[in-house]
Amino acid sequence: MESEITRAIIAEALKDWLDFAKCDVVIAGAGPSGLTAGKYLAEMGYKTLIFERRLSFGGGIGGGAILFHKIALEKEVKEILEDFGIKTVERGSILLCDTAEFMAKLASKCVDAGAKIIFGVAVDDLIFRENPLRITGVCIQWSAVEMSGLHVDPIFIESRAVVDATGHDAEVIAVAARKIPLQITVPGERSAFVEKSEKLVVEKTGKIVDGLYVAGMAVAAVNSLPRMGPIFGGMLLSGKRIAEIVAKDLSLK
Ligand code: 48F
Repeated sequence: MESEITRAIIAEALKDWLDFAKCDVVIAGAGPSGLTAGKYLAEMGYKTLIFERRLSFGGGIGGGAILFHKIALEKEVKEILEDFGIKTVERGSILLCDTAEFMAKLASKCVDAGAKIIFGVAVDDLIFRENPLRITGVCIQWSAVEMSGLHVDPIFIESRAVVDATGHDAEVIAVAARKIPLQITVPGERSAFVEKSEKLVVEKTGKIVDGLYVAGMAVAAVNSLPRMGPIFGGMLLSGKRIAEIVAKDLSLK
């Protein structure tokens, strides 16, 4: 019985890894923007793989606003919330939902759409090609190995598009800025200005270079936008927008 369990787990896991070694889209980060992007891309038929460093999805959702279990969103995201089956109540111009429902349904709809989420894996570098400069995949490492500080080589996943949805540090683009001649910097976000940042984070969501895209709070880090704190509409709109931008680019190739 014990060996049967071991064989079953390894065989099924390896099937997935072999299948996803080459995919259409890799998303780094299973926070609200990554999960939203994952759902729409998978729904459009793109083979979509999300790597999440932690052992759970949701990113910054779970902590809510100083641990209160409510998520605030602008009314303009009502349609996206309906796509995910998330129930809301209204208070003035704000929609509110329960944190656990928001987190669970973003993830379950993303998975149901066909996106694969793998926990405990961090994107730690990119694969690139020159003339023309483009990103063609990612280097990944087990988070546990990353934390151990051991020198263990990563493995590679080829993909037609990579989305940095890693949140406040824009980790993947920060690596690209350091190691690939992209002529970009990651200055980091500024102090809070909610209305401005919610709008700008969606507007600036997009392509960094061929094959590399940014969504969610990573957009604020790359463009030095103000932070917005505990309101999540911009994350969903940014996730949906990057799905549309990536899909358009991939359909042209
Ligand atoms: O931080 P996170 O929730 O990013 P987001 O989707 O949403 C931001 C909001 O939650 C909130 C906010 C807006 O209202 O201010 O903070 O932009 O989720 C990012 C996820 O990426 C994972 C990290 O563990 C988190 O779950 N992550 C970060 N770096 C890596 C990574 C990496 N290099 N590889 C894989 N996962």
